This record gives sequence, structure tokens and C-alpha cells, in this order.
Amino acid sequence: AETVYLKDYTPFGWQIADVHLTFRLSPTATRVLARIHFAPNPGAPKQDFFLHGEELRLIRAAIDGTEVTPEITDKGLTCAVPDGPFLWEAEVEIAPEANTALEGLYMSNGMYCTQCEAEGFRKITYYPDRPDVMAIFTVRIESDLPVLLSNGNPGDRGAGFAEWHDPWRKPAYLFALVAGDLVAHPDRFRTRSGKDVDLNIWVRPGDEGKCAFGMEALKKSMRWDEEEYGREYDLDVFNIVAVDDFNMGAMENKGLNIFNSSCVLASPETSTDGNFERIEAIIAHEYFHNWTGNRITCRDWFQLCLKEGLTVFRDQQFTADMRSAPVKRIDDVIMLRARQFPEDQGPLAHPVRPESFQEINNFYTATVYEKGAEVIGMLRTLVGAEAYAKALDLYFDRHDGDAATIEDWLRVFEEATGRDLSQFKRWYSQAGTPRVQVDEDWTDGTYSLTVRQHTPPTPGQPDKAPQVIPLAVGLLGPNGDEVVPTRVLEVTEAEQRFEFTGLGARPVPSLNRGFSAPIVLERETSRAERAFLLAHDTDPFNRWDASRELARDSLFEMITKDAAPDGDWLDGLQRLVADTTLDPAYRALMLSGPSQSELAQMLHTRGVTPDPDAIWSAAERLAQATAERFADMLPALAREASVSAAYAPDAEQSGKRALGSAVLSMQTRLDGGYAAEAQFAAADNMTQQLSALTQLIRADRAKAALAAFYEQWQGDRLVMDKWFGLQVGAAAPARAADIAAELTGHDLFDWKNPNRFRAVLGGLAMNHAGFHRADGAGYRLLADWLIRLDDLNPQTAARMCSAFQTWTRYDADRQDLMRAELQRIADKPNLSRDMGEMVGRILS
Ligand code: HT7
Ligand code: ZN
Repeated sequence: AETVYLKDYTPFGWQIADVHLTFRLSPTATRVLARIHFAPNPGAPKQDFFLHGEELRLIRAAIDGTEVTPEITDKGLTCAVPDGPFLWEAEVEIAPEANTALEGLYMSNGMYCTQCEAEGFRKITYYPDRPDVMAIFTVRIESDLPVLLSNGNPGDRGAGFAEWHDPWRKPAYLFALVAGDLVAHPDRFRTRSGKDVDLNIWVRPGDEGKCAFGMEALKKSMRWDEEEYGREYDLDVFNIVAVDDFNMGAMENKGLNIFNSSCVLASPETSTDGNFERIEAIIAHEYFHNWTGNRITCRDWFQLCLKEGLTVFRDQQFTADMRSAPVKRIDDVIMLRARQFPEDQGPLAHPVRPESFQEINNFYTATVYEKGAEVIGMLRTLVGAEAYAKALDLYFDRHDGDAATIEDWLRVFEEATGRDLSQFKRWYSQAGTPRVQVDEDWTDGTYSLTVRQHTPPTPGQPDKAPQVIPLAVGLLGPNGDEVVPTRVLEVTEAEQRFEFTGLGARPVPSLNRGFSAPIVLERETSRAERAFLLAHDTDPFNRWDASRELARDSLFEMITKDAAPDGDWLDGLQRLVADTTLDPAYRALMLSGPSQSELAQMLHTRGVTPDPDAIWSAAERLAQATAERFADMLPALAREASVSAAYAPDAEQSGKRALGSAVLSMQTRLDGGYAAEAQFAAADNMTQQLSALTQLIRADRAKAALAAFYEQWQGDRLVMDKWFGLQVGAAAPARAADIAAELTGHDLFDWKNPNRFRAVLGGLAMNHAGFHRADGAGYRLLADWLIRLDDLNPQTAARMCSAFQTWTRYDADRQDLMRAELQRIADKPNLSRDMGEMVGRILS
């Protein structure tokens, strides 16, 4: 397959004034008529007139009214065109019903919908399908379906048709169309300059009752963006549509966001607290794209982090403001370490701004999104909140309407602050997680820290230069008081020394507070010092991280030396969890141990080959020991966790329920499932119902509860995804692959639906010891299904290949088994470009 390089960027040879599209909808033979005014682009080199187009049947093409016969390949068409401006007309036929890849125009439960990012528009009509070609779109939809939607503001509407006009120039990836039998949950928002905006969440009849939360989240996002970033909404309407068949979470199409129904529909009975929080964040994320992504878009797909990193950073800030900032930071770092660190430390490592790709869909990664957001966070830490705001204002003023680059982004910071960001830019070009060693010295009342950094090699990047690392540091005195409040050390050299004077006694350092940089701290610290930080650190992130480190150390000893759990750590943990002045959500986080894949990663970095079964059994022993240790505290904690008010998915209540879930998990280890059965029977919300069901599965006592759950929820697609996913994800490792295999034969296992496919096969990949079962059954099952899915939906299949990305960490037998499965995928006839690239990189 062809590789595309950032260095080869060339502007398109023409500009587009306007695009008129007419859709005559039919499941098997939709006609798309395009009228596009092209004019030569004075800034571009001379080139052939090439329009992207895939899986299109060209009916007719004309230039300035004269029919033409372009040369057509499976990638697009070329055609001789006049020297000056011209009108391009084309009529094509497409079959949305046959589109199982869910890119372009496709059908989901009788509803037409589109997904054009990154390169789906070329499956709708011939077009320069690249983000730097921006145009004004006018759309006419002809169909008997009652609801016909597209981008922008509504125009004429009558029997069997509707027109839409988007006054803002946009790239084709932001185009959207929806047609179906839908009902609206309407509302209204008045912007701060007094403009009224009609808001709608469109859903299938029957789902109307699950829209209220999403609508509130949307209004909060709109207000927040005005208050925090000075950004106002810019159309008369904002529509959101819920779709059942969707490859990812949601899509920020201009004025017409399309959501995976799992990311917008919510009710207390069917959604967990975690679902509510995620929905609020995704609605915010897509809404924030209206400025960071839509008004200012990307010049090319290598600049994807320009919109995604920034928009993730903005949605993280939003959630921190709406809920608990420390809990949000810890959640985000857990996610980063679980998803981005393995990417950065394995064969799929790539820079936040990649320099080449075969299939851009493979680069919607944790590195581009989450590490991209960390890079923005570091920039803000380095320049300060005020300068950050000034730089953002300049960015919006200068680049509104542009297709911009990372260079444009960094330039506004340089101009707003007078800083030289050339070294900082390495965060965008160097892959890999920097390792930072810190040594301390205490001499004659001067405390010093010597910081050394290095970044291990990654594919194609053997040597790394030092990065700019904002290391937030605080110092604690021997009695636990903070003697030096948080200060940001700017580490720029491979080795650098920082001094602190005027201290009466040798302090204890609290390093990388708030996880100020996405690094791995390599520091030999005593358990006593970690326990001290667990007890005293004023930085909530580092207090949590100290506990996490102690848990990891204890598990390391348990796995490698069959040691007993660290009793001192459990003492410290008990003291913290008993502190009722602390947020229950924070205490619940303290009680959740490191995941098994995180432990595998820890063992690997410490030079030990991870044995998934040994990891699982150590984690079980530690959980049992923790439950026994906390036994006396459980009744008091359960009382504290109980909520008497009506269910609300807010931070306060969900924090209590999270603590309640942690208590139930310990209780189940002590009573074998008695309390969980009672909670399952009494639960009036999904959070408690599902946490009880999880514990019952873990206690191998879930038969009746699973049947009752099925009986109750078989008509609800989203809840049934939970039913499928949980049985595999929470299964005992020896049984996970068999259960997954059995569920793929269930009547309700619709493997063409990405949510259902991910529930079962993604659930298997998440069950660490289950997936890595020594006989290879987990690997085989996943590979079988990825091979099958590849013909239908390569994008989703390829994303799920990353389950194999850590294959070289494991023992020789498991490596052989995984390599064989990867090879089997690679050898599949007609393997998609998506899968070919992923498997090739993983095997390289
Ligand atoms: N910008 C979107 C990324 C995206 C996507 C979404 C749905 C289906 C396929 C997709 N390909 C790329 C989502 C976002 O980051 O907001
Ligand atoms: Zn996004």
C-alpha cells in the first residue's frame, strides 16, 4: 500500500467557491448530484485535476455544461479542465445499504447517516477530499422520510425534500447528512451576545426519555466555552443525532454532530455513573470542536493533534470544572498509562504528529489524542494560565477560517510569550515516553535534585534529543508540612541540577506533581518515603500515585518472590480511606488497584517476563488481603456511601456510589456474594445493578442474576452491550475465551454492530489473563473475528488489532502463538489497507 508523507504536502491546485449537493435517497441506488465551482489556486504548483472517489458509479460528468469523460481508477478521477474557473457537475450512484464499513453514506436501522472523517466523503461524490480544501455547502435532500438533516441552517422544506445551507467554509470531512424516522428532544440556548440557538437531540422513537442529560451537558458546554475561551456558537441550530451503528464515539460535523448512541443516550436505569460522565465529556468534546477543529481546521491529517489534542485538553478542563479536578486528573493519567504508554513503548509508537501513514484511520490513537492533550497541558504549565489565554485568543483571531499546522499553533505561543519553542516542538516529533531519573543530595543545608532524561528508541527513531520537561516539584519537611510549595522546574538538558536553599532539614520531594509531564519517573525510593507521601503529600495526584507505587511494588514482590502483601502500605491506605474529610470518589480511586495489564507493563520495564496467570493470582491475593484488612471498616464505609436522595449522576452522588462499589467488592470477597445479591435485587439504577452483577460474576454466583438481567433488558441495545461485555470482561481467566466464543453464537450477537462486536471481543482483550490464556484460545478467537470483520468494517477491525501490540513482552510460547495469529491475519486474502498496516507495524 502507498505511504503518505508529511514532507510531501502540496496544496491543491484549485479553490472551491461553493458546493451544491442534491441527494435522491434510496437504500440501493442513491443519486448524488454535485455542482462545484472551481478556480485555480494561485498558491499551488501546476498539477493534474484529480478528484478522490471510491465505490462510486459515475452516471454523468460535465464541465461548464459540456459532458466530459474522466479517467477513472479505484482511487478517483482525472480530467482535463479549463485554465480558469469552471463549473464541475457530476452525478453518481451509491448504495448506502451495502455500506458496512460505516464510512461515507450508510444505513443504520433504516436511517441514513454519514461519517466522513477522515476520508469518507470520497465515497459520496468525486471531490478533493482533503482538509485544506474548504467550501460553502448547500444541500438538498430528497426523500419521503420525515426528518432530513444536514449541516448549517435550515432552508426551504416541503413534501419529500429539505434544503440546508452552511454559511461557514468547511472541509468535506465535516459534511453530514441524516434522514430517518426520528424524534427530537428540543431545547434552546441564548448565546452571550443574545442570539437564540435551537438545540435538538434526534433519536429513534422510544429513546426520547434518554436525552435530557445530554441536552443539559450540551448547554453547559456552550456556556463553558463562552466563559473560559470566549467562544460563541455560530449557527441558528445545533443538532445531535444518535446512531446505533457507529465506528467511534461521535463526530463533530458542523452544526450536525452524529453520536454513537452509547455516547449520548442516558437514563439512571440504563446508564452507569461512568456512562453519564463519559457522555458529558464527549458532548463537550464534540461541541468544543466547533472552534478547535471546525472554525480552525487542520491543513492535512498529519496535523490531527492540532484539533484532537487541544479539544481533549479542553474537554478535560471542562470535566475538571464540572466535577472533581483531582479525581479527573487521576482518571486521565490512569487512562494515559493504560492506553498511551503501551503504544509509546511498543511497535506502534509514533510521534504526536506522525510523519507518515498508509491509512489515516489507524492514527486516531491515544498518542495523538491523549498525549496530544498532555503536550498542551505542559505548554500551559510552562507559560502560565494568563499567557495561555492570550495565546489562544491570538490563535482564534489569526487562524479563524484557516486550515492550520502545529507550526501555526506554536507560533502564537512564541509571539504571545516571547519564548523560543523550538525545543518544546520535539514533543510533536519524537515518539516514546521519556524516562526521568532523579537523584538527590543534601549538603550543608542545600538540597539539590539532579535530573537525567532519556527517551528509549522507537520504530524509525533510534536517537532522541532532550525534551523540555516541566517538572512540578514540592518539598515536604520531616513532620509532613510543605516547606517548598509547588514550583515548576524546567528540565531542558540531558542532565541538570536544581538547588533549594534555606531549608532547616532534609526534605522529602514530591515530584511531577499533578503529573505535570507524561514521563516515567525512575527513582529508587524507599517504601517509607512513599508511605510518607501517601500520608502527607498536599498534592492529591502524588498522594494517590504514592499509593499506586506501593501497590505495584508489593505486587512485584508477590509475583516474583511469592511475598505477602505489604502490610505497611495497607495500614497507610486504611488511614487514608478512613479519613472522612476526603472526597469519597478519591477514596474509591485509592481502593482500586493497578490493572493486570499495567502490572505486566511494570514487570516488563523491570526486566521480568510477565506471566499473566501469576499476575492474576497475585492481584486476587492482594484484593483478598485488602478485603480482610478492611473488614471492620466496611459497615461504616457502606453507611457513608449510601445515598438517600433521588438518583442524580452528579460528582457527589457518583463518588459515593464509587465508594459503595469498592466496599461491595471487598464485601463479596468476605461473604461470597450475599451482599451483592441483595444489592442486585434492590438496585433501582444501573450503576448499582451492574456493580452487583460484576461482583456476582467474580464470585461465580451470577447465573440467576445474569438471567434476570437478560430478562429485564433484552430489549435495550445499550444495556445488552453491558450484559455481553461484562460476562467476558469479568470472567475467570480460564473461562473468558470460552464464554466469549459462546456469546458470539448468541442470537443477539450482531457482529456487524461495532458496539456489540467490541463488547464481546474487546471484553476478551481487556481480560488480561483470559486473553493471554496459555493455550492461545484467546488469541485465536480474536484473530478469527478480526479476519471476519475485516471484509466488512476494516476500520473497527484494525483498531482492535492493537490488543496484540504488546506481544513481544510475553514468554516464548505465548509469543509464538501471537505471532502465528498475527501472521494468519497478515496472510488473509484481500486484507484491508487498515489491517495490513496495523499487523505489519506490530510484527515489525
Ligand atoms: N473527530 C472524530 C474522529 C473520527 C471519527 C468519529 C466517528 C467515526 C469515525 C471517525 N474517524 C475519525 C471524533 C472526535 O475526535 O471527536
Ligand atoms: Zn475530537
